[in-house]
Amino acid sequence: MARHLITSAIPYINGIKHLGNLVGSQLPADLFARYQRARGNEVMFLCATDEHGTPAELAAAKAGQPVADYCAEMHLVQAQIAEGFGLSFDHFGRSSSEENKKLTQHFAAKLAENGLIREVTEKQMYSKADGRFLPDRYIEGTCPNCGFESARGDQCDNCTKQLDPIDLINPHSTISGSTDLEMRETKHLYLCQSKMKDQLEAWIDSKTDWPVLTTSIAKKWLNDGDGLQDRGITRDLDWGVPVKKGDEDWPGMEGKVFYVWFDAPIEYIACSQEWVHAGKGNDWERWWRTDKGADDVTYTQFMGKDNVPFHTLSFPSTILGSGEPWKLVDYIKSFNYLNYDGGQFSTSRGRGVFMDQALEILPADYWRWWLLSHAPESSDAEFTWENFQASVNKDLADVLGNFVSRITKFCRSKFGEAVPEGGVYGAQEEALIADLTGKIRAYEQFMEDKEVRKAAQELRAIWVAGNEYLQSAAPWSTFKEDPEQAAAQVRLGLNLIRLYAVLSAPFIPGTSATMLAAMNTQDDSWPNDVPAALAALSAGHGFTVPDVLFGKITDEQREDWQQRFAGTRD
Ligand code: B3M
Ligand code: ZN
Repeated sequence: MARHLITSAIPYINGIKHLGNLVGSQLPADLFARYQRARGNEVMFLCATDEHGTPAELAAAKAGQPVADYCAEMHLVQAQIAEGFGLSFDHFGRSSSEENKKLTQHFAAKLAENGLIREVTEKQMYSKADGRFLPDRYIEGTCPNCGFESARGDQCDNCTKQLDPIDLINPHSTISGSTDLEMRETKHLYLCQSKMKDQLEAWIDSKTDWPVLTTSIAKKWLNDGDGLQDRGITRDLDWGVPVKKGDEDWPGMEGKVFYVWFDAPIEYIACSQEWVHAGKGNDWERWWRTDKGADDVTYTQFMGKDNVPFHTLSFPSTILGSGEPWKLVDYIKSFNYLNYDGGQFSTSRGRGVFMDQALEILPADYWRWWLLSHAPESSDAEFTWENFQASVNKDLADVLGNFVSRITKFCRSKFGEAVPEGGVYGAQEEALIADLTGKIRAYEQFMEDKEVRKAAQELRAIWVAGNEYLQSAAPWSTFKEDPEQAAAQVRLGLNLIRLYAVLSAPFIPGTSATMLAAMNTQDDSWPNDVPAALAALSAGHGFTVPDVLFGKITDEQREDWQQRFAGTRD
């Protein structure tokens, strides 16, 4: 049994995420976690809310709430929506937890001990109108790298370059809009990433199986300018992990907090401690400490491309620099962006479908299927309502739904609600089984390789094969001359429903459960032996005809939704 540690990038607390965020991290991570569990492997799947830094402070201020209250509330909202989407986290933690605070302060102490932190007295942007320093998202301006006009103080959303507020051209405060900014002295801690460059480069070079998207971004910033830059890991903010060296005060750093991107990835580890403290398990170290059993763990991270620099350079610097035996990531699966109907998703303009809205209009599986089968892997992808409608109606309703409905209804009308007996499989059935065996092995490989779109395509081909078989075997015609043969065909068909439920569960878990329930079985074992799997339901086994699995999306609904989510606030 293999052991898989799986983390999804932890979503910022500042509001409900849109479908583009979902497909870039949490959803494919869930697909992989569900698949590995289905294969009988041991899985630890972690996610959390990212609660510190300027995103949280700004959102709380906008909501007129104390930031701690805002975070507590939004965490529950996000947890509930995640559940609605069937995201099967072993734990959904909070980066503002006590565990993460302690662990972040611990890492800082280790890094300091190893000479990887230097104190820098520097000039930072200070806004006289706001009476405060303007770190990260408190400041926006033009990106010096690509010219994008709304680059934030910490990163350009357009070209992914990590920035410092002072790099911005034409900067202004996002609190007041003021451009009356001056440079004031302040003291900060810098992580000496430059000292780690060779080690990081060798590590990244050793990852020959990583997606090109991941390694190209990592290498781009590894060799940016004069090489990897040291980064400030503290901020003049109120909300965050207080800067301390372990339990001890850090002279000169009073009133400052760690940069959100320093503590956020540490939450991946802290989350497993929260999992223990929540009474869900008793040993987090066997997942994270290579001296405590984690050396046989395979660790896979999922994230959007804008998060790649932090996971390939910054966080590994923290881990390696600590000098302690922490588990490093084995594979980083990154995603491009999902666009929305000819433009971008926009939170500020309410453009596109957000996770809560999606669940209001259709069950999770419709979205899961479309998003995963169109995951932005090799390039950006685009959500259009036409494409969504076509793919739901074709793949889910016409192919899978129709197959289940036809076979169960036909059986009920001719043989009753139990698997019929009699007849034997002939050449056509043997050919289908051989075909399915090949396709299932291909599907497994795509899932192992985290090739999300290809896995979806293969799964669809598996559904199609059953439909084509049913079409050509045509038990409704066979029945007239040879009811025994029709019985064998129907028996195979009913077993295919169970098989499809098992294979499809990582993509559409809700529907898969409905299919298993209709087949009156809890046998969800993986079809390592396909012929055996297709004999799991034997003659006489009762079943029920399920309700329609997937309703078709009408043109009227499509047009209605298209208007509703076009975005109005401009
Ligand atoms: N919260 C950014 C994002 O949601 C950030 C990810 C942190 S992963 C440790 O895209
Ligand atoms: Zn840029």
